[in-house]
Amino acid sequence: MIPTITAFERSPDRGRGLARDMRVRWALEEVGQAYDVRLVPWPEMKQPAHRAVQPFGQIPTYEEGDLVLFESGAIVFHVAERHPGLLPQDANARARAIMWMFAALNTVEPPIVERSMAFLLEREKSWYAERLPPFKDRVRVVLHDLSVQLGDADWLDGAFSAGDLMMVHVLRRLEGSGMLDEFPGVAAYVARGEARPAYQRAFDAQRAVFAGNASTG
Ligand code: GTB
Repeated sequence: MIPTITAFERSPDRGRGLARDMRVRWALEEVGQAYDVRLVPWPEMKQPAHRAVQPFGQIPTYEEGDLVLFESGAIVFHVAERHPGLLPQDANARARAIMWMFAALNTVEPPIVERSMAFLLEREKSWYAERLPPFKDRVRVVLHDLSVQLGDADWLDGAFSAGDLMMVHVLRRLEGSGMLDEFPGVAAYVARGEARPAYQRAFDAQRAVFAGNASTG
């Protein structure tokens, strides 16, 4: 059965692949699962029909027969569990890959999103110049720790996994901030993720929505 995911009809990222449907698309591409996309117009995001699928009125969602999921982490985990390719067979390595998914979402993403929200919502405010440095410092802490973890390795724990997929997409939210350049090992890690053919296919598909030539289900 071909799953259907949701994405912004008009993403505020203007096709840069920063919205969270990108990580779901990427996971589906990595495992070779075809998918349809339902684009949600802004006026419909908080309407009952969409909230019936996503109680917080957000994207992405995932529908596959009777199964309806929201939360990008849960969706990527589901895809990784149902298909080979994103989680190791060895039970301990699998547990660690899942741990890295949680680390991406619970430890690394919050300071990155806080910094980005401060920029989006407060950059015109008089207090912004003072507010920004502590936000950036909190991001630097996780980037430093991540660069130590990575060392010279290509991926976080052996072969590429759903943990790397999630981490790379979380880190991409720093694009344009200049902060990744302070940690060349982490920047190279993100570039490795972006170079994967599955990433490229997912990126092109969401970019086609912005360009107005996407095929949707
Ligand atoms: N925890 C949820 C998940 O992981 O699925 C969070 C989902 C979420 O934040 N969805 C956002 C959304 O629907 C889109 S991805 N927002 C609309 C709303 O809340 O009303 C977040 C996002 C949005 C825009 C950019 N951007 O423009 O760069 C980047 C990321």
